[in-house]
Amino acid sequence: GPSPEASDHVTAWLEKHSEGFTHFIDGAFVSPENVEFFEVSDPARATPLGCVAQGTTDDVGKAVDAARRAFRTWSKLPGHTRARYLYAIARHIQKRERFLSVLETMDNGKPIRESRDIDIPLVARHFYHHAGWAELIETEFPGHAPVGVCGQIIPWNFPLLMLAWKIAPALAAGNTIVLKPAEFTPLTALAFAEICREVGLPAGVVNIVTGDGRTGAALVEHPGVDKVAFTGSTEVGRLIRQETAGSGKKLSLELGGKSPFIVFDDADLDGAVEGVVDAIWFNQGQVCCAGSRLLVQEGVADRFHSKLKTRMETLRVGSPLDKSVDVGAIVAPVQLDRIRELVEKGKAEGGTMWQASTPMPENGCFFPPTLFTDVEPSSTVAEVEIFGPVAVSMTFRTPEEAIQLANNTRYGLAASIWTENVNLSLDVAARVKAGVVWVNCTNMFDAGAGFGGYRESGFGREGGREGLYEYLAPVWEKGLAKGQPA
Ligand code: TXE
Repeated sequence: GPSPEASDHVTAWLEKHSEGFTHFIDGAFVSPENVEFFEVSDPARATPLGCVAQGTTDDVGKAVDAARRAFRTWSKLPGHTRARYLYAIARHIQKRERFLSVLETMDNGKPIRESRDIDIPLVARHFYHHAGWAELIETEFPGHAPVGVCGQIIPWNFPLLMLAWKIAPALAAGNTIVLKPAEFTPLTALAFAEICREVGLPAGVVNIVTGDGRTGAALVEHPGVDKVAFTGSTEVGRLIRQETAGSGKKLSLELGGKSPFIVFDDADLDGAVEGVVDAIWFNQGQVCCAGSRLLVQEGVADRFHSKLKTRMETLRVGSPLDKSVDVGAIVAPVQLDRIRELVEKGKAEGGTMWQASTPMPENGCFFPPTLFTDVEPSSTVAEVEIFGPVAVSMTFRTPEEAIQLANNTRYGLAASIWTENVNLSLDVAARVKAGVVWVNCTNMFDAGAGFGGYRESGFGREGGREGLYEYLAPVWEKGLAKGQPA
């Protein structure tokens, strides 16, 4: 498991906050008087971890005011001065990597191997990368100014990583921030607030207000917010789009997906099987770009499914703090219920369901690795984002048919193509409507590469140069941006 000190540090930190965690506003944690709290729990053990403040409209207002004041000076700093803060944040994250990994795993249920080797290192990487951009902002984006105060709302599947995706570019570009973490997983965001204080980030530049959807809605509606950045469900994304329409607020949305994973008959089948493991069992399938729709060419379908089932039998489901575990806990009982309902529907609609016989923990939110075959393209499990460890497989005959099936979705976030034929992969990649297309790999991310969707997967890009444009406005629009000092 994780080093005993890391777990001990987390336990001590949780105990220190046994009175409840409060918002981080204007450089300080607000006092807990008259605060309404809600409980946050460890989904693997079904035990409470602590109490977190439910943000009110008033709390959101205070945070936005603090961010507006801070914007006056923060936006005027030379980029290289802002870069120093971003580098310092990145170094502090690395210094607390162990602590943050364990905390993330306890709060979210994801395997420690993933939080330790993927989530937290990528968080640090994101801040380093954007520190570099902060140094270049004046020369690389002439004629651009920061947008102003950014209201950022993030989901629970990659709590600290989604925070980094939102905060790092916003800071590099000279904006100030009010961020609301997801109600299931707010703890690493509060640990991040401590890091902001440790590195001496000026008060009000980053504010963290915790709470549920009501807090998020208050942030979206606040007239002092110049830009809204949201990652979450397509349903809430649609509400936010309606709410901000006509408000002059800049908006980016990163929503759901039902990404195709296409296996051609000449593919390296063992490689493709490992790909599926990453595509749909990484983070228990709670990944917006999860390769959740397997499209397998008819000639190899039986062989592929049988290899896949053999591999599924070896996946270990269990305590996410155990280093040898591959599949951890589902984030919360309500999400587990949702997965169960959809799986029942899949069976009722005629799909063939198969589950690995791997032993399952008795308590906590767990769901076994699951595969559906013989699925109709129009069935619920083939169309709806399950957001769980459930792969749905269909077959195709020709590349044309593969492309048609791949694009037969209301989403367009990602796609993965498996073939040894380079020409085929390039041809298919160009014709699949998805924000990112991987060839012979899947779920690869880098801070330097823009990520985002088409259609109901949202719009706007995060990461790299494209991502920075989301946090910059051409100077001729500057007069319109409320973020500019009067
Ligand atoms: O998402 P919500 P939920 C999908 C996935 C999942 C489903 C439901 O299919 O099963 O959504 O998850 C905040 N105004 N994804 O219900 O509600 C909320 O507090 C402003 C895909 O947890 O969208 C949280 O901080 N904010 C996705 C954030 O929105 C509101 C990741 C996301 O929660 C709000 C998560 C409102 N009216 C879920 N209502 C992905 N793309 O990765 C809620 N929120």
